[in-house]
Amino acid sequence: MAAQDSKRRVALITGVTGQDGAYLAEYLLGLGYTVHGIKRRSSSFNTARVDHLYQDPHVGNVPFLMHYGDMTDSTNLIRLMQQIRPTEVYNLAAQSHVAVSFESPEYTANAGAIGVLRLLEAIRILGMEKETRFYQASTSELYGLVQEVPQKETTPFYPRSPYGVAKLYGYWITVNYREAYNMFACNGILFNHESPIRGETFVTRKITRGVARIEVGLEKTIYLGNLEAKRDWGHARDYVEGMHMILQADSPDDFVLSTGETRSVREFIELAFAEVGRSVEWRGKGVDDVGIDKATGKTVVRIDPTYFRPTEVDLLIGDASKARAKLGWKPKTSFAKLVKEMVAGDLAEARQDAANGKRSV
Ligand code: NDP
Ligand code: GDR
Repeated sequence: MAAQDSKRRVALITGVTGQDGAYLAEYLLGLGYTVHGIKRRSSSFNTARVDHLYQDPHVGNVPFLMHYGDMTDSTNLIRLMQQIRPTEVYNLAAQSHVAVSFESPEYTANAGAIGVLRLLEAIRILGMEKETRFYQASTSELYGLVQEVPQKETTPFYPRSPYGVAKLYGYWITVNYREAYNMFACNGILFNHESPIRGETFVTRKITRGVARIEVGLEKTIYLGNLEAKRDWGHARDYVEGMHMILQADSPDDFVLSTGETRSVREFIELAFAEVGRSVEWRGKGVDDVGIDKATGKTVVRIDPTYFRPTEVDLLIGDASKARAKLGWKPKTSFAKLVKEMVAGDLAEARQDAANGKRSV
């Protein structure tokens, strides 16, 4: 495997406007990289998570640049790759919502599966196999239906959603290009990771945002689906460091990143409410399951069956001992600290909304 040019440190991040893209861009800039990000054209601003990193390029050389692009547009990806000639590509762009992938399966596959191929082909077409390292955002959703616990690099895959199946293609095409063309192409098989800038429709953020809005009087109830699902939840800040470490290894390989602990959605809810001094009591069963605030007797959690998925992933718990042994990676943020940080972030936002007279839509 050819060594990278040690002087040039130029990263291209697809999905830079997402949760992980924002944390990774900030981390790489801190290490002295020039960072290029791909953003999609949208009718309203979609760069809130990275606006604090932006500097006006008119004032001179700036280390953070954004380009319009899309994972479904090969010509755009080839042209950007040619212009930027990145030493490291982090492919984080995808339709990343599992429930939405059942509504939009074809698009999910186009962006999340064929999109990976488009990027790998761009590297190959431009003859950049030796100069560019490639990171693919693979996922614990590949494990899907439980085959083994805890799940590790050798655990068989059994995806349970169009999202998971798209990511399965992304995983294997990355392995194939590594083997076929001797590319430094790696998969990070990342278990769930969250933060105060997590998308508002993922369950953790939906809960912490709901708790905060109930606390300041903007909302009364959080509507959720399956409370029994168990996830291995870590902090995104720790996981982007792992992505970088994966691309600095001596040889390309695939790694699980996880905390090794699992909690149910129900436990997440209880801890999030405890952060604002409320304790939740559960009554009823199945779709009549409700969470009652013990102090006030008010219903703060209800089940909405529309949030149940046609096929569910019941239990994820990862074994990241390979990453620990070979990369020296381990998560730094405890589950309790993660929930605390997320509730604090949402409380600040909810108080601001309350002060501005904003209510739920
Ligand atoms: P987000 O949903 O927060 O971000 C996804 C990013 O992809 C956004 O920047 C989004 O742009 C962009 N995007 C979506 N479709 C396209 C497209 N067609 N072309 C270009 N950009 C596109 O996800 P996360 O940051 O949480 O996750 C990053 C990656 O890691 C994803 O691939 C996800 O599947 C994967 N992953 C995430 C895990 C997690 O727990 N967070 C765990 C394991 C894997 P826009 O802002 O315009 O919507
Ligand atoms: P996940 O995350 O599917 O694990 O994918 P999500 O937070 O969407 O769901 C976690 C679990 O919570 C249950 N759930 C709900 N989920 C949502 N979104 N909304 C609800 O109201 C709700 N109620 C219960 C779900 O059924 C599920 O079991 C995330 C994404 O970031 C993927 O991109 C990534 O690959 C995986 O994590 C690892």
